[in-house]
Amino acid sequence: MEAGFHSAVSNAPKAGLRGDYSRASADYSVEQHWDAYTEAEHALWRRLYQRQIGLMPGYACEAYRDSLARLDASGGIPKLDEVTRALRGATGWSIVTVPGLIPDLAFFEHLANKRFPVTRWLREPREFDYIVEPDVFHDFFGHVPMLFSGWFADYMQAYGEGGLKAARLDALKMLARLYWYTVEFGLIDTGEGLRIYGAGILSSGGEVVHSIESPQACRVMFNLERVLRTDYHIDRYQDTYFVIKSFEQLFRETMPDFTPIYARLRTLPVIAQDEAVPGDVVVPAAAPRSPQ
Ligand code: HBI
Ligand code: FE
Repeated sequence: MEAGFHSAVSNAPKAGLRGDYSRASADYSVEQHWDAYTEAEHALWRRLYQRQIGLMPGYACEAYRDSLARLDASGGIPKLDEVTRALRGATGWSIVTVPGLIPDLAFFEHLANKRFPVTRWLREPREFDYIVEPDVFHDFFGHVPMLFSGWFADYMQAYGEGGLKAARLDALKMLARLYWYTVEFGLIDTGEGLRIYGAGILSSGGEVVHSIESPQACRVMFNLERVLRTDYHIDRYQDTYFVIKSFEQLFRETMPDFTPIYARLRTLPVIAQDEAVPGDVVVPAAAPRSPQ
């Protein structure tokens, strides 16, 4: 990868923080410097995009697929300012470019103000199949299309407001589970069957089919308190997925003030990520599909 802004950044990986935070503003935003991406990076993006787009039919939810088709970022790393113009017109959201993971409070502040942080750098070729921290492919391909959907965008803004409150209540660990099991790994039960809306699944090469069809995983109808109590691993496929009926349901069921819920759940044991709980409404896995 020839020298340049991005390669200087990506050749200086620091454990967990890959980006260059030295140029970030107080809100952690940076310029995208789209011209600094190399042709090799655009080619890697196209490979990632082609692999993922082939997995979407029959697995990704309709709202996601419609948005992704309109965005059409198949040709290379998108110019995030251009996407922001379309996004503002749809739901009033905008994209803010960040160097990588940012502190929780800064992240919640952006969401509460309808700004979605998208990491600037793209993974290395050796990370084609798996990457721990979010890169521009995960953030854009996984998260951005869903922000064009009204109820989901409203849920994301409410999540940001809830995050600022949870920080004051020392309840961030519980609230992070809600983000994990909806925004990152959420499933929705539509008329045509189980579909995916979670970004962590949509941007994953292997978890798309696993989440819908694997008998090793279990799928449980969404229950707020169940989710807030359920632990998760960040480095493997999920054992449990939570299923909503609609994005409006997700927004409405997470509207109440969580303060009394946090107080009650603090007295209850954490539920392991692979534990079945009495009262779970289990959703059967979808039958394995013949290759498209
Ligand atoms: N920062 N850039 C970025 N992207 C994330 O998804 C992100 C973050 N900081 C914190 C965070 N996610 C999680 O702690 C959420 O649960 C808030
Ligand atoms: Fe994410």
